[in-house]
Amino acid sequence: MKSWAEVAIPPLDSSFFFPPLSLWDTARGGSFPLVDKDLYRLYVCGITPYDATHLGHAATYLTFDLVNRYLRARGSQVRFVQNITDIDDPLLERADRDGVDWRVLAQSQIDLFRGDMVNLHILPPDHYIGVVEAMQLVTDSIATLNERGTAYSVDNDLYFQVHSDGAFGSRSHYSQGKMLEIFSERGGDPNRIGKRDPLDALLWLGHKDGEPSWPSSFGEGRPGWHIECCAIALHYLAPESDASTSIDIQGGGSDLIFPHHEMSAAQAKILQGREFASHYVHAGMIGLDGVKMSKSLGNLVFVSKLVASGVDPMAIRWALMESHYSVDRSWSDSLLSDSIAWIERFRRALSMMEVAPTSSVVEEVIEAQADNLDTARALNALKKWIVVCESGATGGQAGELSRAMDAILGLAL
Ligand code: 5CA
Ligand code: ZN
Repeated sequence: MKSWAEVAIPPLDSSFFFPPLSLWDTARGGSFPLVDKDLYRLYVCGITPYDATHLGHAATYLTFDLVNRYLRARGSQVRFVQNITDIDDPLLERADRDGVDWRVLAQSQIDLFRGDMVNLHILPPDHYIGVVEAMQLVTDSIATLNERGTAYSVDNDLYFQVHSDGAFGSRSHYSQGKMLEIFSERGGDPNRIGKRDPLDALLWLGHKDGEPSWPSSFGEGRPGWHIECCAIALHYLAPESDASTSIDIQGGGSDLIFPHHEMSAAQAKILQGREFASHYVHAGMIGLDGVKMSKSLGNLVFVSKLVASGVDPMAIRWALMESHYSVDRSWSDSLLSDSIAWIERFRRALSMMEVAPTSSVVEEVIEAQADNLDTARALNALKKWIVVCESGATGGQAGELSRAMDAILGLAL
């Protein structure tokens, strides 16, 4: 699938020191620095294209954009891959409900999403891959799991034995009860007769009338969700054969901790014989005025609607950075209007003839970002600079600050 348009990163003054980036790893339950590397492999779970792009999606992609930007600013390369779940139950159900072809629905949402990502200044993935176009990769991966004796069939469907990975459960750390509860909520089928373990995950669904299907050596059908990301990540990120993990970062929202990331990691472990990712990083859920944003409540706020109403996408970026990426947080009109006001003041300050000293604020922002992306601290440093600037302080270089904030925080004014 075509990625979205290039987003330029301005060059940084080489005198700035970038400490290693520490990120919270859900598997280890702590914050750990990424080891120094010339090339990092980043996989971020993409949209299921039927309700893009709400502010929850935007917050999650912004989080990994900040990771990407920091690693690049530090001088490393980042190989970044994202999928599109362009075949799955929720997409088919929505297409059915709205009386549209699932392919038409998916394409319209992908187009919308690309435009939103460009407006929000999210760096595009090197490979933006739809599951449908990656079907051969997915069926090859399933065939390998089958050959390794980790799959079995129930009627026409194929399941993955989650406990064939001895480390199953070690990325999410949920109790059996909690895993069963979430598994049911997220499309799992713990009570299906014939399954060897209630948590075993669907690899392949045999063809059903009225549903799209693809050929495979295990019959006509379509893939389960978790194997899609596993197959796409392992192929397009092209892991190094001698590394201890296949990729550096597996990212997504916290709703993916279980079952999605646990299952993909377990499948990848069987395929590659090593841990899938060094860091499993999760962004908190965005709600609206204290209530979880959800389709059923009809309280989704869309990026494209805000932008169409004249909101500066940089104000959306600023608002999402006001609190820590890892916590569940709430969107509100007042958060947006405060952010619009700060962006205006920042823009005005940057255009003054004389500005307050800038190197120290860049250093503070770098330090905050290195510490598990502490964007609230980074914005506070910027706010202080704006206030000092407005009071008439001098001695800085506006260009230095504006280039650094664009490169590191993606704030292009
Ligand atoms: N296609 C799958 C991942 S393979 C999926 O979860 N699609 S999604 O469209 O539902 O979500 C896309 C991304 O946005 C995922 O990383 C998900 O964790 C994240 N996300 C979804 N809702 C929210 C929310 N309310 N707040 C923050 N992130 C969210
Ligand atoms: Zn995924």
